[in-house]
Amino acid sequence: MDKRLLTIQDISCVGQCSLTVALPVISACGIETAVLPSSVLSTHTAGFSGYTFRDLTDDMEKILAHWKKENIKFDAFYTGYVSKSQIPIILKIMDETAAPGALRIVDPVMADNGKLYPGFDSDFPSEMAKLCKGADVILPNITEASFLLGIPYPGDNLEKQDYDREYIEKMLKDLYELGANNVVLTGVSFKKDQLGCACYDGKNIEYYFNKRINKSMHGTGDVYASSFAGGLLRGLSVPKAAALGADFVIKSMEATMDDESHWYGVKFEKALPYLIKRLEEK
Ligand code: PXL
Repeated sequence: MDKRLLTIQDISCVGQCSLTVALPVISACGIETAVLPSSVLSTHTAGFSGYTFRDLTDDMEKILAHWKKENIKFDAFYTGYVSKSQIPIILKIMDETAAPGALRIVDPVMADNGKLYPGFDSDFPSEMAKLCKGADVILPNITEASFLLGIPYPGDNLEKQDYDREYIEKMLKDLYELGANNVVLTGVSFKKDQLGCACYDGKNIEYYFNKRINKSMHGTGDVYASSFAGGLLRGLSVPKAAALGADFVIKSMEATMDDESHWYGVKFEKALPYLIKRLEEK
């Protein structure tokens, strides 16, 4: 049977992130994608100023009530950028609209480069930890992992990176203890010229590395999580879906690199044919 996924995250009208990435990417993976917008912003918050923000918390309970009346169920959930007050409602939505065996993929979107995004206060990470508990997969970057665990940020870029393999492996185990079945930690690097991810399922740790592209680009976390979710629902294992996500991010970055004027996101659209082809090959 074909699977239906519900993704819960914001609509940034312009900026190539969140729903404007998740909907096309997961659809391109051949998976029906339903959406629950958590908020509507005129743009994302990383680099634009004066953006509008409309929170949609009040609509969520009403939407849930209608879905329950219509007996609508989902085979998977993928959550991204949400507000603190929405987390208990999202947990309720996942409990009440799950098809048997439904997967929970939680990207704890809240921070990067050692800092929380604008609008997230210091209580947010402990609330996000509640969403991670009971997830099938969580996909934090190293900054988000540090906030979830309440530990100092060890750095995750070329300027500052004070961690080694032992540190990352302890981090994976501590994240697993939050109550997720699989941890995929992104932005991991042990050598200057490589960057990748680390997967932990409570038993084994698997790494996947690509050649590092020496440029930080917005929206890559959402491109990663969306292609990961699509790959997982198409039947890939967690490490295989994690590798697919990493490769798709690289292709999207490569498609963007030569265009200096394109500062706000990555041209993932250009890499969609690659993603589709990879899923056909599997
Ligand atoms: O890419 C994560 C993200 C999602 N949504 C909004 C954002 C960001 C990152 O800055 O601002 C609104």
